[in-house]
Amino acid sequence: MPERQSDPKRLPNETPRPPGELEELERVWAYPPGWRKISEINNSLVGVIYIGAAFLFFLLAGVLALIMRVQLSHGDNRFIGQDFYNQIFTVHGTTMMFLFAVPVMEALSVILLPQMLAARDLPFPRLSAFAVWAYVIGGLVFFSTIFYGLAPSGGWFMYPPLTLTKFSPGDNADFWLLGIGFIEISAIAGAIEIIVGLLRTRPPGMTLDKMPIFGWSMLVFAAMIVFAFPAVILATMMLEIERSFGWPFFNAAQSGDPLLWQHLFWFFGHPEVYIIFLPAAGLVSMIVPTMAQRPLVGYRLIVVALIATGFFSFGLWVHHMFSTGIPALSLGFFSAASMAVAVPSGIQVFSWIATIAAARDRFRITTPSLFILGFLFIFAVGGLTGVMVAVVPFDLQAHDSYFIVAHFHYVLVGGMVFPLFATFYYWDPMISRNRLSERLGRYVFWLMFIGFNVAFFPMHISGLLGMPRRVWTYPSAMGWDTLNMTSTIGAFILALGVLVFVVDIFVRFRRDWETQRRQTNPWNAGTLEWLPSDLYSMRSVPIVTSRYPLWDQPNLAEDVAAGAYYLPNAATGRRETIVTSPIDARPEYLLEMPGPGWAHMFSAVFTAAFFLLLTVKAVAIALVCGAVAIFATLVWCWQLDPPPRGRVEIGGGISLPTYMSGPSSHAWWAMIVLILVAGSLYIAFVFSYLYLWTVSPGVWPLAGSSPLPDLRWAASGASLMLLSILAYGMADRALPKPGSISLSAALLMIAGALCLIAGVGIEGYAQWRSGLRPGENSYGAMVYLDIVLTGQLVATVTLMTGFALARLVTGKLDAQRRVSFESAALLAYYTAAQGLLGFLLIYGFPRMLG
Ligand code: HEM
Ligand SMILES: [Cu+2]
Repeated sequence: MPERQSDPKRLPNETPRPPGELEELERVWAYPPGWRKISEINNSLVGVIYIGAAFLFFLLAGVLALIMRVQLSHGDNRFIGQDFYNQIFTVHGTTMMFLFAVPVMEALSVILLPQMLAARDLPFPRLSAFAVWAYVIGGLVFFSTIFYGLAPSGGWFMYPPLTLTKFSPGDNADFWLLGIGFIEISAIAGAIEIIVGLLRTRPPGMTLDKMPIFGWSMLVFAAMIVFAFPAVILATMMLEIERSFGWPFFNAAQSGDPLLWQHLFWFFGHPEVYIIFLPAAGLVSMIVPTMAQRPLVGYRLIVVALIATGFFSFGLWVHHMFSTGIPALSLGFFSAASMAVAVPSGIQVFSWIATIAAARDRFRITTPSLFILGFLFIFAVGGLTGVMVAVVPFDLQAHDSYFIVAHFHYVLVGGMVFPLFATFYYWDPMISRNRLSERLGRYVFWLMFIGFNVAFFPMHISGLLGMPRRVWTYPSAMGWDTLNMTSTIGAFILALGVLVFVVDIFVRFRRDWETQRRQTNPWNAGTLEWLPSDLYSMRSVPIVTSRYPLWDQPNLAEDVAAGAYYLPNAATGRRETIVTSPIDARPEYLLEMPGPGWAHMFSAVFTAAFFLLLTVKAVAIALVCGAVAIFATLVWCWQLDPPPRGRVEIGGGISLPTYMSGPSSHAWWAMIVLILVAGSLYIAFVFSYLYLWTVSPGVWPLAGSSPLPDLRWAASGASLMLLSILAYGMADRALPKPGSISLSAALLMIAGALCLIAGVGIEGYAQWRSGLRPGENSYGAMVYLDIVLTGQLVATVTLMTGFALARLVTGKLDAQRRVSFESAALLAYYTAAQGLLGFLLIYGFPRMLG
């Protein structure tokens, strides 16, 4: 329910705060003592662990890069063997992309967003903590495969047929498929947190067009993850199923198509590049105005550019496949689109330059500024070579050569590593009192900048001279020795720069960030993260009236620290944050948040164990671990959805409810985002089904031909799906008054779940009866994949329904306190809809052909 319009005139509140209030806030948000601190979920701790882990992976993958550079330093080198080299470049690329670049941005948002939004924390702190632990454990195990010779060696994009069992026997490829699939789940959990956090926990007054640009870039980032990652999750599922059970999706000999992998992979992989770049651009848009001491030029234009880049980057994936023999018309389209996407990036670059040029006084040359200038230079070069390879005839020459290696490192290192280092230097005063050294920082910058260019510029030339990528050695007679030696020297100069940085961190980064987060604003920045803060984030939540509140609202810092704004206390005596409306940020309710706990940790550990044991085919123990993980998750969720506590005052004459269900609640929003993920996955499935039909129409049944079951099966399955919608809808109405239990609600919920189970079961039975087998051809594989996809949703819904039933029986679910039911029901509706669509496709499409 929207609240009474706040009356900003009554804030800041001049009257002194009651004694003991601050102490209570500190007590509520204190970390658990001693080693139990790892059960903490507050973003100030989890964020630091997260970023530390991501940076560790950067260093580890960097060491692998150095080993490769040593091996390539001169021709005919025998420093390491070929197979090991293959594993190293695969793990280097995979680690950099999946374990460093994406997680480090999510880590930054966990640290920075609550501060920028003056929220106490993001809405799902346990989910963040879960995502972090899952990622740390899964990532470390994945990386360690390199020490046992078990690492995948098919390249970071794992193309079949090379990665099919026939050419990649052994478990190496499975480590990639299950490990990365698992880490993608963690990335999606992070994305849900970011979307709901940005849309629902902004401070009062911070309308969407006052949101810091980093917030916008993370919103686009997270939305892109929601639509891009499912494609690769589906692809990894399919490849793993093909490797384990022989369902032929990619094997051309059995009517599959290896190019399908490339389509799915690059439908994710190209946006991935922007998923990495956009947050970095957002960071730059935060730092540049501070260094120029004036607002960003063209805020609205940049927002449009971010959204446009996000949107159009989905239409470019085929430019990674120019040399695979696709139709000329597609070549033209994707080539033009690839050039067009340079435009929004160009807009941003011009905005930054304009802001720098318009600086009040002079643009301050600090270490962060140096990294930003370095970024502008390197990224511009990478953009130019990008436009070059968008030209198809040129790409046909440069494809798979070191020219490409040079291009994408210019984009990735220039586009994200340099901004990241700017970020470290810029924001570290917010976290640590002992700041990183500005003086050493300049050495770090120059070493990295010179080292980078010395390492990667020559690769353009070696590539044009014909040196292919992914070769472990080359004959000296090719004349590439000098260029490669130069690259190797450059790589070590770059590494030296990183080393100086790491040493500086160790020297200065004492443990003091736990208690001494109260900071001044050393750069005189304008955004909220520079307000004085502590473990509870800001003492009180300000009313925001402009994009740079610290510049435009004098005394804001003092007033916020004195508790003169909203929520100066722990109003419910627990951890809580204000939830506001998505567009104009009006306070709507007070969200009570969970505190430290262990269940999410167990869940992360055992989920990781499940996936990894599955990889080494220890199926029985894997299943046990999976069951433990589910149990831990249920325990974790049991503590959510606390009972309503009536309304509480948050200051400024506003009182808010402490409970919310339905479309206004954060839980509802999270569920909708999750459904979008499931929907994207299903769209990728429908695409694959139609794609394989265009490749092998011969194995698709025609109307009346035998493998297509009778329409009556589809009709009964579809009716069951519809019935389940009805049952959940009726259960919704039948939820009892608080304090009582309703048998009819319970029965309706059970009926709803049973209908879903029966609906999928019938489809499986009908297909099996008709004689179709999944291993037969790509058609059979797709039909059974449909059942698997809907089946796993049905399993989830069933579990959630059981959970809701348990809460109903124990009096924790009623017509008011109903979030656990709503989540199950929402997913049930979606599942039924997907099931219906499945029947339409599987039964309708072949008949339409006939
Ligand atoms: C920091 C210094 C870095 C150095 C010296 C370096 C060096 C290399 C080298 C030598 C290769 C192998 C080329 C080949 O054999 O074909 C490579 C591949 C690759 N690098 Fe880097 N790299 C660095 C940073 C990064 C970063 C920051 C990222 C991403 C964010 C990245 C992503 C990749 C990818 C995706 C591949 C392709 C792997 C494959 O072919 O499957 N690299 N890099
Ligand atoms: Cu691309």
